[in-house]
Amino acid sequence: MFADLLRRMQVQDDPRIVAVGDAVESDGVCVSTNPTTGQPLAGVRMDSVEDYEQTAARAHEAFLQWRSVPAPVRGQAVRAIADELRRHKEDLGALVSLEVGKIRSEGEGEVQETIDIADFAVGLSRQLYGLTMPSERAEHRIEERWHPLGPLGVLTAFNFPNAVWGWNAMIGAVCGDSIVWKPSLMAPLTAIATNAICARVLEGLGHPPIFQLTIGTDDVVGERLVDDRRLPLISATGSCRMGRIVGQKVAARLGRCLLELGGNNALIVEPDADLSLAIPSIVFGAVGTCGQRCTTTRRLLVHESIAHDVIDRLVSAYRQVRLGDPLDPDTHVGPLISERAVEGFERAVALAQEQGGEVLVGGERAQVEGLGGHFVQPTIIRAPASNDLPIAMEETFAPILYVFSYRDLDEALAMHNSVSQGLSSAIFTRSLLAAERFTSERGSDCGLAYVNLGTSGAEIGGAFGGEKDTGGGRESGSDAWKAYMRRQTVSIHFGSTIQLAQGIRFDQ
Ligand code: UN1
Repeated sequence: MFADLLRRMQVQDDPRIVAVGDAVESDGVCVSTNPTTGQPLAGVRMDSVEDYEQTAARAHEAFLQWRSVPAPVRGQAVRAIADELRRHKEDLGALVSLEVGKIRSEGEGEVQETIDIADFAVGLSRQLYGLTMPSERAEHRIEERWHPLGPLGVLTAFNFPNAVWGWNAMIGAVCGDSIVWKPSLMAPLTAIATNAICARVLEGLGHPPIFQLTIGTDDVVGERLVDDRRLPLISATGSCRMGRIVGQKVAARLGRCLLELGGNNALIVEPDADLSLAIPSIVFGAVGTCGQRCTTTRRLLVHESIAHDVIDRLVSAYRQVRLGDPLDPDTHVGPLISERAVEGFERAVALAQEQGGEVLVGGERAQVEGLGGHFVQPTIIRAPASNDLPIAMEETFAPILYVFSYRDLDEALAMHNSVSQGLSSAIFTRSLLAAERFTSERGSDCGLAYVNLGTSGAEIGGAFGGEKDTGGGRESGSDAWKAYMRRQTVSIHFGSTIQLAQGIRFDQ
């Protein structure tokens, strides 16, 4: 099946892909493993320093040409890319499932997210508006122009191996930029296929090769890319730890960073919540993608008057969750990405118990018959009555939901905002007042706030990103495009006497 996928996406002869089905780790070759079986899918040849140099030079060269292609023409190229992605949606989605273990509808949903952002970018290509402003001087005019920025460095994580590049690359492409993509070494095959499909379309239209891919280790490729002065913007998705390193390195060369880092997202359930909406939203938010989204629901804050009821319903819903092969349409939850992730899950559960947490359901590694992969049981842990559970302040990339109870909304909001991350947040309530408070300046401190919706599954039309340790970046829709362009304030004088601003006189 895997070989067929590669063939249909025409990447079977990609020189980076070696030893399909029979790969072993070696110098210069990483292995992409199917987390469902623990078996290798293929080896992928990694870049050397020289390879990286050539890739970045190609991206720079492509940028110099692409920036002069009119933006609406760039948009037409992105429209053709969206069409091609539509044709490959099933295959690319299946590759995502094979490589990172997402269930089929989430794998395809991820490709749909890239198609959506491409569609958005097509419209945007005719709307890269600048402002004009009145000049204080007669016969002067001031306007802002938005120009292409340069080749972008895009670092992506394993958990959205297609869509997060799509957010950056589709918007970057209409903005006139080229892209050097460094994907996670746990999902290089999705990157190879995605990049090849998009690059082929541009080549067919006679455009420069703006989509460049570099696969390699942090030592050889990552650090070079982050330090590369040819790349004015580094857009990085991953852990807070990684973001701190990237942020400091890019700041040291006065480059720009767009960071989308960890979340520790909470969902508040008010006493008047409609539980028929809340329960399925909590379950999908907490166990979907096996808890490996930056937007995963990690903390549940339930009003004490309904805590019993909510917990009972959740525990019985969790008992219905089917673990299994992500490609089987009956599966709800696939595996974690790696053995290390399973160990992280086990460590967090053990610590939570030491800290007084009670495991209500799950808590253990899981075996799925016939599959040797990295499965764990979706887990709910109730915090002690003191609500003191330090492990819940950390993001563990696994399906663990910590449950706390609260007395009033003020207390819930204080608990909600007490973590260092600030990505996504949600409240379930029928009260207009509670909903408004939650989304007010004194409410959730996150970049994303949902009312009667779970914390994950953002649409692409809004700006996506978060505050505090989440890094402050905004990607995807709204005016996030501005990060991918440089702003030029243009002042034009069409009179016959020079006038200085601020009324300064300099008569000779
Ligand atoms: C991520 O996990 O890095 O809102 C991105 C969501 C998705 C994107 C998640 N649209 O859950």
